[in-house]
Amino acid sequence: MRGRGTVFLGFVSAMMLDARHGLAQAPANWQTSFGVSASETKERIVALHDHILLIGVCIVALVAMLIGFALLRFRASRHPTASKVTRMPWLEFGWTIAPVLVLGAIAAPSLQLLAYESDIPDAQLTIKASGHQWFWRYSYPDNGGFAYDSIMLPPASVPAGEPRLLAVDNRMVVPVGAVVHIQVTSSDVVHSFFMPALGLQIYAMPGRLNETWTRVEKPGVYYGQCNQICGLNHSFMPIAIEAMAQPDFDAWVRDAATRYPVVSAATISAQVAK
Ligand SMILES: [Cu+2]
Repeated sequence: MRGRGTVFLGFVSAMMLDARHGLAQAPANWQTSFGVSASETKERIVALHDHILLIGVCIVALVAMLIGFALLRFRASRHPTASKVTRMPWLEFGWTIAPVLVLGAIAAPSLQLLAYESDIPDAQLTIKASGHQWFWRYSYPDNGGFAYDSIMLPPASVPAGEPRLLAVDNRMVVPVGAVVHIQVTSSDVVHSFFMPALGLQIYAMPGRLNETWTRVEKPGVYYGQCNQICGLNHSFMPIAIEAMAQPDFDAWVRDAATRYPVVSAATISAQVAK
């Protein structure tokens, strides 16, 4: 009993930890959910998951019931002579058409979601994220073209309340509620820009410009990681996005434009081509 109680307490504390870390918009130990949803894309991804899970649960329940029914109804004591039926056209038609309908019910919302994700609405802002071994560089071509590096903080200098191995020195900053067009590329090997709270994942390929978009609905700091193995320090190039109200963002841009150097398109192309 004591063992079971300990396991239960462990589970409860893991759930509490989950809730506490949920506020930091970062993954937590023992997390079992998808975590925070801070964009409509993420909400749609979770809804699609729930939809497919529900279909899966219904299929498992139906198959379990059919097996149970067959075991009881056609048991040897009740049916000493086995059935010799080999053809039953209506049944064969049924079990062919049913999976088609189920696959259709999964495919339709999946394709709808893919279209929603890939159709970039008119953006108020473009940010370019460039993967490097092993950090990210963000540039703001619409705001004068300043660019800066975003490097993971060493564990010893992570401020209280920020997650170890996810906190960075300079975050990507976006305004809440604005459609942000994100261009993603790499200067060396393939990286991947992965931000779970926003439902974003896109490869950063050298010599190629991939693009995606997001609209962050809630202010806060969101954490993600490079999730394409890219070498020795792959685990140490996190992504931190800070979403703030438009006036705060405008003030940040004014400050950032004086602090960070302007990187011309030619310089970026030269880096990408390297
Ligand atoms: Cu990487």
